[in-house]
Amino acid sequence: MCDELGLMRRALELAALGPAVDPNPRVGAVISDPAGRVVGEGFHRGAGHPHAELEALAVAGRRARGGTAVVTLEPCDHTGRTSPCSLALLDAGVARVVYAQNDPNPKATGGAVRLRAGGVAVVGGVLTDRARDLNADWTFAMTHGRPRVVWKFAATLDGRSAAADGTSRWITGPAARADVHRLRAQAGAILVGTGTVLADDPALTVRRPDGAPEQRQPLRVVMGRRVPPATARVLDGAATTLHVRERDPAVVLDILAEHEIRRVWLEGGPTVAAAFLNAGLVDEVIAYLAPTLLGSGPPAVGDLGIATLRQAVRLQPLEITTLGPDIRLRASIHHH
Ligand code: AOF
Ligand code: ZN
Repeated sequence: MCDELGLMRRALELAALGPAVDPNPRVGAVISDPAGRVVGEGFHRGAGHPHAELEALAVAGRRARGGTAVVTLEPCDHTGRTSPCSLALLDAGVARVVYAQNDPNPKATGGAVRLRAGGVAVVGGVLTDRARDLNADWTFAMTHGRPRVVWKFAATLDGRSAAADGTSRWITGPAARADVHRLRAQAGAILVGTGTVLADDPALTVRRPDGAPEQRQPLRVVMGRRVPPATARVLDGAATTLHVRERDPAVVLDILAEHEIRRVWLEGGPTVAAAFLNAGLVDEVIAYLAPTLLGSGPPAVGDLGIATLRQAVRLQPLEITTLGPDIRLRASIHHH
């Protein structure tokens, strides 16, 4: 037998060539012929494009017959934007399929069962963690039926996100602000409440320090009943904006799931942050803390209904980084 682990490493490399932020996962595929020679490679270029297996089969042609397909995700068994990979692999006559991650998408799963029923030898679970890491947000969204929520805030050392008069530009320095733009770009959507739009008039676009144009802007989402003025920067046309007249975080996430958003970047303010935290719908916190004191002014997060220390929301720290004079703390929240 040829080196299937090596082929899977190659398939993972190919998968990483796909778009990091997309409704679909990044997937790579390598096909070897019965003699173990690689006869086709492919990767998924994003929603609407052919799946990785079809790309690789197109290259391999008839040389795939009796061969092995090594794929980073269980081949799909559904007709979505494209036709089922399970059937394409059966048609091509491959004898063996090796894959890394089971497809957690309830609509697409079933490829392994279909292939086995068709007489193909199927092996799953090869380098699964690496495949899952490549599509962490997508995997989360498929498993939980909602996008992963990352709450970002910037605050002074005493937890204020603005001064008493509402001024908030800027609490953190240029390095922290550039980092925010870098991380915003990794999200499918940026979410704020109407309060933030009315108070701060943020643009909610990704802007790089070097001014390089963005390939893709996240969807801008404003939640709440109040109506932003026509002059609001979120309505400037620089990116698509969705106004959700809804105050229930779970309903907002349902709507964003329908829009195939896999990661939401929550930028506050305190009311929206508290609503998501109270609903148990924040998965990760990214706090930018400036070595500054205000003593008064709105807090990063509003009332969480906590009366005593024992009830504190305790986060699991992931990483602490310094950005110029500021500190970035990343932490996760595990829900039970
Ligand atoms: C595969 N190979 O390369 C990918 C798969 O809407 P569609 O037709 O693009 O289907 C998207 C779903 O198909 C996606 O959520 C995931 O379950 C699976 N993606 N499957 O066999 C691929 N990208
Ligand atoms: Zn497929």
